[in-house]
Amino acid sequence: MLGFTPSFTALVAAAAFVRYASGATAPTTADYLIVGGGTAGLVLANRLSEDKGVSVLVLEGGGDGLGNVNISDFRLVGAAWGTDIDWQFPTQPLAYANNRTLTPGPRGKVLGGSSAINGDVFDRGDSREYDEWEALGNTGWNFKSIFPAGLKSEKFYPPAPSDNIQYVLSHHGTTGNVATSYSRPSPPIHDVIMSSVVNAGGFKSPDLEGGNATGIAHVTNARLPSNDTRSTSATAYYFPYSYRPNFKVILHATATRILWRSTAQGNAVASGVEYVDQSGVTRSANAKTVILSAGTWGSPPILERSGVGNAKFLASLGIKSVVDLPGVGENLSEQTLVPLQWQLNSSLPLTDVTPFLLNVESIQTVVGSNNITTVKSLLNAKPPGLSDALYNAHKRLFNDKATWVEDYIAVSTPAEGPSVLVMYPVNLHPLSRGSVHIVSTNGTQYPKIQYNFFQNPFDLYLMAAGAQRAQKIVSTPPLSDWIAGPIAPAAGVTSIEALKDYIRANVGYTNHIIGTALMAPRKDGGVVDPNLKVYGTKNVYVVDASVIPIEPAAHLQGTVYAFAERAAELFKR
Ligand SMILES: Cc1cc2nc3c(=O)[nH]c(=O)nc-3n(C[C@H](O)[C@H](O)[C@H](O)COP(=O)(O)OP(=O)(O)OC[C@H]3O[C@@H](n4cnc5c(N)ncnc54)[C@H](O)[C@@H]3O)c2cc1C
Ligand SMILES: *[C@@H]1O[C@H](CO)[C@@H](O)[C@H](O)[C@H]1NC(C)=O
Ligand SMILES: *[C@@H]1O[C@H](CO)[C@@H](O)[C@H](O)[C@H]1NC(C)=O
Ligand SMILES: *[C@@H]1O[C@H](CO)[C@@H](O)[C@H](O)[C@H]1NC(C)=O
Ligand SMILES: *[C@@H]1O[C@H](CO)[C@@H](O)[C@H](O)[C@H]1NC(C)=O
Ligand SMILES: *[C@@H]1O[C@H](CO)[C@@H](O)[C@H](O)[C@H]1NC(C)=O
Ligand SMILES: *[C@@H]1O[C@H](CO)[C@@H](O)[C@H](O)[C@H]1NC(C)=O
Ligand SMILES: *[C@@H]1O[C@H](CO)[C@@H](O)[C@H](O)[C@H]1NC(C)=O
Ligand SMILES: CC(=O)N[C@H]1CO[C@H](CO)[C@@H](O)[C@@H]1O
Repeated sequence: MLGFTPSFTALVAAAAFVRYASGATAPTTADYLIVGGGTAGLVLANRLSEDKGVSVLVLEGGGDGLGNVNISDFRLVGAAWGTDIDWQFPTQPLAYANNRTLTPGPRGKVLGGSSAINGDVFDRGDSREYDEWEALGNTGWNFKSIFPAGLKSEKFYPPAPSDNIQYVLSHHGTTGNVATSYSRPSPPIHDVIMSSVVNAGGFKSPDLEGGNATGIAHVTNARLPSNDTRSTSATAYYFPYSYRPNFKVILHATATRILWRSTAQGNAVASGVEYVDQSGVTRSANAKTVILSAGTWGSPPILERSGVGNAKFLASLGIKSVVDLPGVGENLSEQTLVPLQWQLNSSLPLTDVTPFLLNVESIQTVVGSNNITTVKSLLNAKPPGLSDALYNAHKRLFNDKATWVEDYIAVSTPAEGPSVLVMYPVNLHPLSRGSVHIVSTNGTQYPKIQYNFFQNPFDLYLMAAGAQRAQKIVSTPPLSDWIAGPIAPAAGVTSIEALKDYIRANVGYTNHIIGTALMAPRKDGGVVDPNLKVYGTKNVYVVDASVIPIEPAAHLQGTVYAFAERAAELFKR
């Protein structure tokens, strides 16, 4: 079954046999109980259930999503946000960005999790970023181990020569589960944009996915090219395998807390999980091993309600401490983004599958040599709430001239009138850290989420530098000849201070949240060890984006798939 990618016919056939248990008929015991049938959860469930002698039970808070075009049709990206397959997590006002309250953070509430509602981009980060996972004390987690795990997850469909898209076949997996392909064809203006990046001191990359994430290139989407149908962790890892008798899913089951057999100090043993079913009835399921895959905002609240977290904080809510782990819910990291728009001089022949470009550069390229002292002085002020270990990792990435600012570049044609060029500078490695914590013992109440964007001045400066860099690329020939003028920010908004104002008023999220159940040594605020086991427990694990310690210079799902494939290898060992 390894490396088998189902045809759509097989997929539909399998779907017809999908039978989900619920209510009193739900299974109540398994070897592995996985909370969350999302991106990472279903990869793990699939790999573990390859062994017929192992039973796997998945509790998923949402439904199956079958037949929902907002999932399958990538042209509808964004339509699912705010619907019933989105958790819509409310977040706190941005204290360092005009106290703005952003629209609730989307997260998939459906089989496939966020892979079912995301922006569909599938890419990977830089080798140096993955090597820093290991440098933090996570033995075995490095580019050499994560890259092949990523290839294992991918089934790449190359573009046609006429699509005018460059790629390197060895940077992609060709026999994995998740279908990847390019939006296509690339319009002629893409060559114009790439030339300006090079003329402004950047690089053209032959393909960003092989561990060198520096340069401008097209990136793949998680999508079948034949009809641009989205590939999710459910279509890739569950539906074609749902016939397995040892791979069971309970839908509309919201896990609330871990149930303990023993809470012996330093050696707590879980017996299973408590959950609320579709009709609001509280039930329980038992397992030898409990794995939380409920996501960066979903997993920490379950730990806290179970007594795993900052003991003082939990005591304030009347929760008895099982493991005192102050890192639970802390260290939330999110890459910020801001849109900049220009009017082009003409309307371009674009289609609804026109791809976009990604330009990833080091800080050194972005700010130029004359501003490096400014960067260094900002970087030398150690941010609050960041451990020495993580802080030093970021300084090493800087000294190594690693990729740090990403420009996501798209061209679109409004219904009437000339085309619009949009660039979205992204700070790939923010120093500011936020948090997610429960507000009561109520198992279905939303947690309190604080992003803390720009708590650290370095992060705001770097976004402004990224915006200035985008303006420089746009004013460099040949692209400059195509520009009719700026739309936003207005002409004249070019100084770092003016751009900071624009960014405070317009900053958004990329949805690449990590870090709230950090994989790190316990003394550094870590929640799980390199085997993904929660400190102080015997059989509780976290396998989702919340354990990832360093952001990739990329969108996140390619890294989550790779991470989950490697996690599965560890469990099977
Ligand atoms: C709007 C959006 C756009 C994005 N765009 C991109 C993109 O273009 N490219 C890219 O690479 N990445 C993108 N990402 C990021 C990427 O999709 C996520 O990082 C990744 O899917 C997270 O995987 P996960 O397994 O950690 O969590 P998820 O995939 O979110 O899985 C968590 C699962 O747990 C379930 N769950 C949560 N709580 C409970 C509970 N208490 N009980 C039972 N089940 C529960 C959820 O319903 C969900 O199925 C985007 C994300 C979002 C939300
Ligand atoms: C998508 O393409 C597959 C073949 O690659 C085909 O079998 C299927 O019917 C198509 N699905 C949709 C929704 O168009
Ligand atoms: C798809 O998205 C649209 C727009 O958000 C929404 O109105 C519609 O109900 C969604 N469809 C489904 C099946 O959820
Ligand atoms: C943001 O809100 C806090 C608390 O309400 C207040 O103290 C602060 O002055 C506000 N800041 C801005 C920039 O409005
Ligand atoms: C990464 O790729 C860029 C662009 O192709 C190239 O200039 C650079 O030398 C590469 N870096 C490394 C470390 O290989
Ligand atoms: C995680 O957060 C905790 C609490 O704020 C902090 O003490 C710890 O140093 C952080 N860990 C890292 C690696 O930044
Ligand atoms: C728990 O929270 C949910 C969601 O906010 C709410 O509907 C419910 O009434 C709460 N339950 C209790 C017992 O307070
Ligand atoms: C836009 O500018 C480009 C580059 O100067 C030029 O080739 C093209 O003809 C212009 N389009 C229009 C409609 O003027
Ligand atoms: C990103 C940045 O700091 N840019 C500044 C570099 O220095 C020049 C003056 O030397 C400023 O004009 C830029 O704003």
